[in-house]
Amino acid sequence: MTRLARPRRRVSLAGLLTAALLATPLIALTTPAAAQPADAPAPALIPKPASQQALAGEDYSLKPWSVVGVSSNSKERRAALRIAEQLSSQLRRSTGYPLPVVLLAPGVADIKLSTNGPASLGAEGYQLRVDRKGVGVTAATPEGLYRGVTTLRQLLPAKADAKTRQAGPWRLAGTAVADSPRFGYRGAMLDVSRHFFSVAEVKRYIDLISLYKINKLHLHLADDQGWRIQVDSWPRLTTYGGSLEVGGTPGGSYSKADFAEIIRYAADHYLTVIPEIDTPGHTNAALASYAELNCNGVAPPLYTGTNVGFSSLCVAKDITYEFLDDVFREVAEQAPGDVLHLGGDEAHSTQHSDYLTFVPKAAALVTKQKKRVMGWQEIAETPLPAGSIAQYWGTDDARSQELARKAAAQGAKVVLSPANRAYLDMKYDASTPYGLDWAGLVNVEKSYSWNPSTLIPNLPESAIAGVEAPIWTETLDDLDKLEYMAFPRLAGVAELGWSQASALDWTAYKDRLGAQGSRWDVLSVNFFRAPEINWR
Ligand code: TNX
Repeated sequence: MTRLARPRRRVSLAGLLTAALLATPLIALTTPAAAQPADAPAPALIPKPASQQALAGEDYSLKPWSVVGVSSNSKERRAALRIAEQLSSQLRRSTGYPLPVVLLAPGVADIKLSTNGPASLGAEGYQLRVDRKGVGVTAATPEGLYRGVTTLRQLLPAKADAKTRQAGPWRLAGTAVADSPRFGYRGAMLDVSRHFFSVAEVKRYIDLISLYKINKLHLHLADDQGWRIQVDSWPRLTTYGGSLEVGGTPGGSYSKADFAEIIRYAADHYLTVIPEIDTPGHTNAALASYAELNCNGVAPPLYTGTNVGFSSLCVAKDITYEFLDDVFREVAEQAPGDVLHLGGDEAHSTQHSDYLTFVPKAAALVTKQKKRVMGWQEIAETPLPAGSIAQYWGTDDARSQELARKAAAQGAKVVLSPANRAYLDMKYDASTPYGLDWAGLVNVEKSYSWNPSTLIPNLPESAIAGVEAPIWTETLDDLDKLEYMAFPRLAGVAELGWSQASALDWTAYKDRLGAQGSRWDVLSVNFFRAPEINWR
């Protein structure tokens, strides 16, 4: 998993090719390729690429002797080889073919991955071509190459994602794709506070969200019910404040090594982690851990219920800011991305005037760490440092829309997480066994059928950074439930973030979505088989 393609792979290409040929059943070598079978069915890609053209008569099948060739400048070579090795190692598992990764010897590889594409492709753009001769993915950066390889995986039969060897053929439809994202921020948020999720579980979520070109993983690391990230200068936050979760079951927290592992795994999937420490409300776990953080000096008990809005840091005390300075410093050190989320939502137990005092002080402690400030929409009530991001979580209500416009008017960017559309913890329908419904029931169509540009009247397009699908876990205590609520809706929000507005069409999407069912079955995703979708 963590291993890079080693030079030895590169030196003895001839030897590897010979080995691959020897491992090949003779029949495969002698089958005439010219039989001209009908074209493979056009693949159903999510998110829909900016442009995709079918190439008739140009199908390609992986061969037992297929070779993955990488061309990349020296600066990006390591990253490009790693992407190639990720692809190969998965396909080795499912196809049983050796699929050696080589630095490109022209003409040798039939699967060509390149980061030497024109800069005009942008950071995440790529071109992909499948024709009779093979498969090529070209990007200008490793990130773009990764996005293109994500598309390549969807072009392969679903069984290519299997953990164990499957029977071929491994046919790809001839196609030419040119693609780049509509928005640079395409996020998924996971609440690990209400219920704790282990490193392995977070990795599984990363595996699944990265299939849909999500590029930000927002981790909600501290709330009333639990503090989940190690802070050496305030150790009781995790040893005590992280000990429980909703329902009173044992909680947990990430050590620095755990968190580093999450960061590394996310980076391998071209996801930036955005850590959130929710303040000044949603802080009972911290207040319970340190009596001195409370205005009255008395620590409340740990909380394992699901109410919101009852806790607040003590805005008037100096120690509050000493605490936050330490916390933001240690969290910033652990998360290399340029954004730190300070929460700011539902501070119902903080006086409004205190809130207006608190947010700019907390924001200054974030910028002190050279991070951009992100916060829920309420932070727009206060002056925000340059480069800030406000996260809209409204339900088409006038006040939330006004807050988004207020953020934009200050020059901040807005990330759209409309609770009545993008919240993955809302029930699909009245019979959904878990989840909440305070923002309404959100069926698959509702979660997909909105346009980020027009959701909030008079919000300038230039202010929109992108979209994010949060999953809050008050009622979700295991991965099965998480997957059931996230899939299929997460794929739709991912498409809203990536695909051009002109590509968004429920009827066409619904059909493409149905085709993801077999992929999720192969990956054992516990997705909700929404009855209105023709799963196949
Ligand atoms: C509102 S939306 C919250 C969370 C809850 C969620 C449940 C927002 C910024 N805060 O504290 O977990 O609803 O859906």
